Amino acid sequence: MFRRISLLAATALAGTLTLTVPAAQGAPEKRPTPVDEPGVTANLWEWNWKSIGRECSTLAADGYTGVQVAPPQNSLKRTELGSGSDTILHPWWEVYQPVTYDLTSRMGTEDQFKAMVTKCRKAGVKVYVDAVINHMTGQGKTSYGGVDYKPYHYPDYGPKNFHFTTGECPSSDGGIQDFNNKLQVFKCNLVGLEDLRTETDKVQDTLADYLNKLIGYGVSGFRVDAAKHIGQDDLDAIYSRLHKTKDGVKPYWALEVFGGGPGILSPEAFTRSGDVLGLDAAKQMQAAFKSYPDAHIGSIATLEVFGKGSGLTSSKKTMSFVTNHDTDRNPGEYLGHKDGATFILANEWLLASGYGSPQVFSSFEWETRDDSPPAKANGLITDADCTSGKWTCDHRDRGIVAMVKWHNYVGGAKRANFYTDDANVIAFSKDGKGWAAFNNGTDAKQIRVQTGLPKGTYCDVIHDKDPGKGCDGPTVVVNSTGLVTVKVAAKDAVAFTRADRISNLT
Ligand code: ARE
Repeated sequence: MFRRISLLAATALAGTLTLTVPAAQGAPEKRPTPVDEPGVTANLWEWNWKSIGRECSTLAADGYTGVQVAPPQNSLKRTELGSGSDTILHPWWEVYQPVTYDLTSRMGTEDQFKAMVTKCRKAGVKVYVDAVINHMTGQGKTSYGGVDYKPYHYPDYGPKNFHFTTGECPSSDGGIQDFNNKLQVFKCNLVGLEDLRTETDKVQDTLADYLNKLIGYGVSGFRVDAAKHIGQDDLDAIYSRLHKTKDGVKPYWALEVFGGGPGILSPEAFTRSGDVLGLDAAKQMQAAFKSYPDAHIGSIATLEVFGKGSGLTSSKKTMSFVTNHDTDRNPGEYLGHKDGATFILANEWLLASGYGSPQVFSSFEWETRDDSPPAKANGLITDADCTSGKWTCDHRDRGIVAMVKWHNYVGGAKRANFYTDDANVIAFSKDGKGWAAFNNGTDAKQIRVQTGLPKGTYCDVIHDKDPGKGCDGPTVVVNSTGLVTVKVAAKDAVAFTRADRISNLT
C-alpha cells in the first residue's frame, strides 16, 4: 500500500514538473534550419584524442568533412571482473556508462579533447560527439576521472533524477522486458543502465550544460546514443536548450533508433526531432552484399531501389553507414570490417549511391565482442597506428578514399544510366558528373554500358595508386556516344568523375 501511494505521489510530482515549465520556455522550439550537415564523416571510434588530432589533416586531404568521436565524458572504470564469460577488465563499452560530464576519459584528458577539436577544425574537419545522455552507469564504483559513485548517486544526480528510484518504470525488474512497450522503452533501465528522468528541467539543464560545453569547445553536432529511450519530447526539449556551434548554426543531431519498434518507437517517427542513424539501411546493405562462408551471396541488383522507395527513412534525414560499433559486432545481420573486400565494396557503393550523410567506420581489430581497444593496463587507449595491424584504418582504404572524393565531386547530381545484369553487377552515372560500376560476384565481368560522360580516356580512381599525381591506375575509354566497355574484377569497382579525364582522345 505504502509503495502504491509513493508511486502515485512520484507520478503526480512528475506531472506537476512538466506542467509548471515557465510559459516563456513553452513548447520546444522547432529545429532552426539550416543545421550543420556533416557531409562525409569518418567514425574513428575509440581512437584517442591525440591520434584523432593527428589524423585530421589526412582526413581533410582525403575529402572527409567531419569526424565522429567516441563518448568523451568521464565513465565507469572497472576494477574487477564479473563471473563466467566476463574476462575483459576494460571492455570497449565502459565509455557508454557516464559518471560525470568532465572530459577525463579512456581517450584522454579534457585539454587533449579541446586540443583535438581545435586542430581538426583548423584542418577543416568538424567534430561530432557520441553523446550518452539517456542514462548513467549500470555497474562499478569508480571512474576514469577518479570520481567514485554508488547506484543512483553521482555528483550531478541523486535518486530523484531516475525513473527507477521514483517508481516510474513499470516493469517488474526495472529493466526493458518489452522493446515494443513505450513506457518501458522510455522509463526503464536499458541493459541495467540507470535511466535518467529526461523529462525534467533538472536533467535537461544538466545535459544541455554538458552538450553546450562541447559546443563551446568547437563541436559541431552529436550522435545521440540510445535516443529511442529518451523519446521525441525530451530530445526536443534538450535540443531547444543547445547553443549555436562555432559555425553559427544549430548542431547536427543524429538519433540512434534501431528499427523494429512500432509507431512512435520507429526510426521514421524520430525524424521529426533530428536525423536518424541508418540502421535499417545497413541491414538492407548486408542483405544485398552478404557473403557467408556457406557461399550464400546476396544480389546487389536489388540496390536499384534504395532509400524511401525500399522502406527506409528519407535520404535527407539519415546518417548512413555500412556499419558502426554495434553492428560490426553483429555479423548475422550487418556487414563489418571482418567482411573484407565485401565491406570495402559496400562502403564504395554507399558513397556513390548518395543515400544519407555517409559515414565510414574505422576502428580496432577485435576477436571477441567485448575486446578492449588497444590500451594500457589501466584502460587508457594507446595511440592509433595504421601500420600496427591493431587498427583497421578502413577510412584510409584507397578505394574508399577515391569514392569519398567522387561523392564530393558529383554532389547532388541525379542518378542516370542505371545498369544491372540482374545478378551481382551494377553501374550508374551521376548526371554528367561521374560514373561507377560495382561487381559483388565471385568472377570478373565485362560490361558495355552508357556513362553519360564525354568521350575520352579516364583514370579509374579506385585503382589509382597515387591520386593527385598523374594516373598510375588503369585507364578506361569512353567512346563518342558515351559508351564504355570495361571489365570489373570480382568484389571490386571501377569509377571516375568528369575531372578524371586524362585525355579527350579515345
Ligand atoms: C554492459 C554489459 C551489460 C550490462 C551493462 C550495465 O554488456 O551486460 O548489463 O553494461 O552494466 C553498450 C554495449 C552494452 C553495454 C553498454 C554499457 O552494447 O553491452 O552493457 O554499452 O556499457 C538497444 C537500444 C540501443 C542500444 C542497444 C545496445 O535501443 O540504443 O540496445 N545501443 C546503444 C549503443 C551501445 C551501448 C548503449 C546503447 C548503451 O550503441 O553500444 O551499449 O549506452 C532491437 C531493439 C533495439 C535494441 C536492439 C539490441 O533491435 O529494437 O532497441 O537496441 O534490439 O540489439
